[in-house]
Amino acid sequence: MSDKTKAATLIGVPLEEGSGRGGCAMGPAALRIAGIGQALGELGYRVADVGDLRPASASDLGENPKAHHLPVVGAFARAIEQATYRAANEGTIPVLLGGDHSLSMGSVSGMARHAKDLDRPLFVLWLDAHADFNTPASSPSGNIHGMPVAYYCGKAEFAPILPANRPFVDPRHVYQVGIRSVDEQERLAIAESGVNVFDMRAIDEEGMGAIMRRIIADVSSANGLLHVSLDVDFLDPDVAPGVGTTVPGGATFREAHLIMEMLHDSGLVSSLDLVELNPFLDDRGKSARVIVELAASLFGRRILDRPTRAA
Ligand code: Z70
Ligand code: MN
Ligand code: MN
Ligand code: MN
Repeated sequence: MSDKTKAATLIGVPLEEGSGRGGCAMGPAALRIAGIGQALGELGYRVADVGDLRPASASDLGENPKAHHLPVVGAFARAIEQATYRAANEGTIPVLLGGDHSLSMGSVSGMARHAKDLDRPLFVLWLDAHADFNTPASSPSGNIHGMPVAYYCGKAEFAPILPANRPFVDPRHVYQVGIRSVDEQERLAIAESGVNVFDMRAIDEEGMGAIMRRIIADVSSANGLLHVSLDVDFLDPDVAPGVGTTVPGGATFREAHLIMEMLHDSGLVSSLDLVELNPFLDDRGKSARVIVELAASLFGRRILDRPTRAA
């Protein structure tokens, strides 16, 4: 995160239709209550909160039985792409307050447009239990939150959501860390795509620090922008239970915290998604607080002030 920028734009995305269950639409409110704006403000950022996006359903997008709630998710993707592009173009760091992970179709595409303006490559760090590389044809669920990576890499053109000439992200510029739940066809598509995958085994064998040093070196040597997309289920369910799809064996708080500190020190982060928080499933705000704390570390907070830490 570049300290020179020192401005962030909070963009609320009360979207849950991509996830196949209710609750994520309350995510932006929970993240605000957990103090995302204050945390960034205390770190010296000028923080603008544009409020929640509430686009009307896109009637030009037909319902698709293999991509549930496409008119709603597509309308959000359009609004998010615009809001993200605008915030970045104004010299601020867009922070997307989700909302389910389908929102990254818009945020990453908006950042890809911004990066193209700057003639710099966009890299994506995808922190998730899931690869989210399904297409409507491959998805076992039809839930669009399992498809955003394929979408922004140009591998899932399931409807004319964004302009056909939108810039795609090069799959070789996508780094997935924490992956531990991948569908069968999705596995083959990832292997063919060139996406860089660091699953939990890689983390255990190589260590998070070594993996992050490699990723940061790649982005830095290419003079890239780095978009970070943090799915709550990247974390172990013990750390962050407030998410629809808990998958055991996730990242520890310490691993996640190390990522955020290393990213801050790199100065490379251009934009951030905080997604899949489901306050209905949370434990007295625990997950919302953890996510805000991780975001604060990404923006430069150095001393942990977790209430349980002294115990
Ligand atoms: C599965 C699917 C998913 C998040 C679940 C799950 C996808 N691969 N993504 N939770 N964040 O339905 O495509
Ligand atoms: Mn549904
Ligand atoms: Mn995800
Ligand atoms: Mn996930």
